[in-house]
Amino acid sequence: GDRYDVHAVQEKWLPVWDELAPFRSGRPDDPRPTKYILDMFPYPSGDLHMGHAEAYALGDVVARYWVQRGFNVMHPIGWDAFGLPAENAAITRGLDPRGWTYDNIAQQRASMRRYACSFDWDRVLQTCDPEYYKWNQWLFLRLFENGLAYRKPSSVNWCPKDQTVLANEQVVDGHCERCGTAVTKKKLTQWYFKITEYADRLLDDMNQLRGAWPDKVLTMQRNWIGRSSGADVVFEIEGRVEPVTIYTTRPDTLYGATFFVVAADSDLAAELAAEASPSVRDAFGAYLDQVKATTEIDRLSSERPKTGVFLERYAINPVNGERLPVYAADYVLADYGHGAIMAVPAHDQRDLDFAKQFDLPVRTVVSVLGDDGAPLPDPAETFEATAGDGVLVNSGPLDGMTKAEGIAAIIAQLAGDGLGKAATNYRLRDWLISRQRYWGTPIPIIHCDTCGEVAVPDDQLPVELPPAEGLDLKPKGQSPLAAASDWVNVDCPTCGGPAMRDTDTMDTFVDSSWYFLRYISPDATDVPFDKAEVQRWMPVAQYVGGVTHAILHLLYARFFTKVLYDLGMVPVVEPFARLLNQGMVLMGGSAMSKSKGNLVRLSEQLAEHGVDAVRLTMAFAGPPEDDIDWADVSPHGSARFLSRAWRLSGDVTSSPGVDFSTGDVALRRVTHRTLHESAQLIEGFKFNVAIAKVMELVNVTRKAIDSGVGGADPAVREAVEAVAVVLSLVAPYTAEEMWARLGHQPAVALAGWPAVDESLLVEESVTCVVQVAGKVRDRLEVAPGISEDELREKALASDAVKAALGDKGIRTVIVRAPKLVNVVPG
Ligand code: ANZ
Ligand code: ZN
Repeated sequence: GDRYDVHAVQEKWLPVWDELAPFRSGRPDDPRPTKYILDMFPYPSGDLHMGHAEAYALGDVVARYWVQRGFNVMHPIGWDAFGLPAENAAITRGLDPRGWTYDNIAQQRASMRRYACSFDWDRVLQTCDPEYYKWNQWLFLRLFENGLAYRKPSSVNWCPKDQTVLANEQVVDGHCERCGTAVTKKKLTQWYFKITEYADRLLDDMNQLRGAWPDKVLTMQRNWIGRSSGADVVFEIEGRVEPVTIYTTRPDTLYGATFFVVAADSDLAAELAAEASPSVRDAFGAYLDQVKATTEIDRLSSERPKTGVFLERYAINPVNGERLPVYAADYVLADYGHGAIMAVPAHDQRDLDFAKQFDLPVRTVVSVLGDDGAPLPDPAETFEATAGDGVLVNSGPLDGMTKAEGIAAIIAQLAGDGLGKAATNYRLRDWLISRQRYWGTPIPIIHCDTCGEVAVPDDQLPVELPPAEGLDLKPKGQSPLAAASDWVNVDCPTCGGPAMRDTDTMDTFVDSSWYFLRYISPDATDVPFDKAEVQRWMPVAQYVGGVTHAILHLLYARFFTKVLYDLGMVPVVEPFARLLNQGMVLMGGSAMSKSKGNLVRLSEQLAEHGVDAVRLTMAFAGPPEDDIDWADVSPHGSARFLSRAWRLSGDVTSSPGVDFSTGDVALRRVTHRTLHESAQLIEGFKFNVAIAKVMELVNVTRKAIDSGVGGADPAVREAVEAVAVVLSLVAPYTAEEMWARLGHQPAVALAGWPAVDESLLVEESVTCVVQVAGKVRDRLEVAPGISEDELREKALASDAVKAALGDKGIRTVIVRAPKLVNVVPG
């Protein structure tokens, strides 16, 4: 019949593809060049949604394209299956997180199959499988052995509702990323990974990623690491034996320091307050309580009025002996730099705000010029600090120097006197990986009173999670595992005495920091991944995923890769050579949510329009980085286009294998240009433009069939086969059906990208007549689309024209592109 039955076509090809498994990546002896295409793996929180549908449609274009180009493509999928949502769902519904998780995985997997994702179903992994998390534990122990995993007591972000510790990255505007509850602080002994030891390399290796990762992501990573350089400067505190070191990025402003601030929650503040008068001691105590309830974001906010307590002490400026009053305040953080600062209100806005609040002096030491070349007004008058470069004043021997000269000179002077040195600081903190929750990887450490922290021996891995049955999973500030006494109480592997397992589980970001390596040898039982295979596949050629992971996941994966490189286990220092961040799918201009009532269900879209139309709509909506507003796109239009393309395949009357070279040249040119251009466009992530080219080819082919050329012309077969191959990247069912109607065997996904005949890419030319004073003097072969300016230039450059003109000047040149130029001599 001539009606395209989308659903019948889907049912027809799914079992055929199951049988053929066209996307099973080549095993070690495959001679084709390798290409590793990776989609960020999903969290199994329910069935696939529109966001997944977009991401996997785009990842599929890339993976299927490289398969067509003859590469041995690995395009695996798995599930990021540990974490809070499963545990919370289990608590609310009284279920085991396992059942909930594996049920959702099964549902998502079925949906991915139907959505025709080009995944290699032989490489699937689930992070909650003991076969997977065994290697989390094994890798943890390698970090532990190398001093990169350690425990320390510290004040941590605490979600009172989830009763769990949160990494800084999981605190959004002072609230828990998961549940939205306001985050507080709590002291706990926690496991950390020493990512700060890699801060410089995480920054410097980004040079390798420039142009291959979105600039936005690189900037976010750079800011997160937050390297700054300046100086450590030593200050005496009157009445204290030990001097105090501060960190400053502006040692050139040392002569402008008018007071001194220590972090209110630092040990130094507590010590100085304890020695102060009773009223100050009380004021400090009350202030500290307030500070502890304040989030770091608020503390750093420039909007909040500055607060603090004078501690009745003075610091001595090392360069001029001035006495600077010492305050405890919350805008200085205890764990950045040295937790104490010299305050230079004229040139630092935070210090100026504080000086205004506490009526402290403001001394300008840098004369800064504005955009208009005039000196900026005095910060003491305007209360606007001048942070820019300028000429140093009121600074003794530094007077007249620039900022850079001043920094170098003061560092040299302080270093000579043993009072300071150049220093670097990072905003990046070590990675807190302890979680007091059940549904995660147990930390493979045993605590023994005699031996301390003892690693579980490798041959006893995995430390399996005990069954959830009988455990109270409700959050309570201590891991539910602590109640599994049979599991917790063990013999110390070193001395054999009674000992206890660590009851924390790992942050699930540990799972996703190396999963891309496990896909490479998912069945390996004696190593986390096979070194030779890693050598063959890494780095990932193309990573596709949401910008929500721009900082955290990518930073941690980069860190793990560098650690594994140092351990000699992987040959690369950067895991992801190229990164594509797809936009979001919105509805009516805003993010979809059940509560807003603007949720578009993927299952309903697929039922209404078919898989191909939804996939095509995702890829055609615009540049992949942009958000898609589902209210603005037309899956109906996509479906209509697909049936138009499908109809072409029924109108081809030549046989497979016919010699294309005898076909209609005009149509052949369009076909070859489409193949050539769409390949370039896909490699440049301009999927929507590539699809527009195919639409054009479909139209031109339809015209050719219906006009003189006819369906028997070999060029028509060539065009329709090209349409099927390019469409196989976005609309695999339609493409397969077309391919079959054209007389071929499945799978069209493996048909191969048709070779482009370069001679058909050369634009046709037209003959342009060039006249001088109305007489034909030359004929030029030019492109039909040549511009008037270019044609004028070409004509005047002609030797015949120059000869005809002789030494006569030119009065005017009349250009009628592309056919005629008439030069009128002066
Ligand atoms: C004097 C000064 C003068 C400063 C000036 C800036 C401008 P980044 O770039 O973020 O590293 N600082 C140092 N330790 C701090 C802490 N624990 N909490 C809050 N602020 C701290 O900024 C470093 C600057 O931030 C340092 O340089 C210090 O203020 C402040 F015209 O010292 B500066
Ligand atoms: Zn022991």
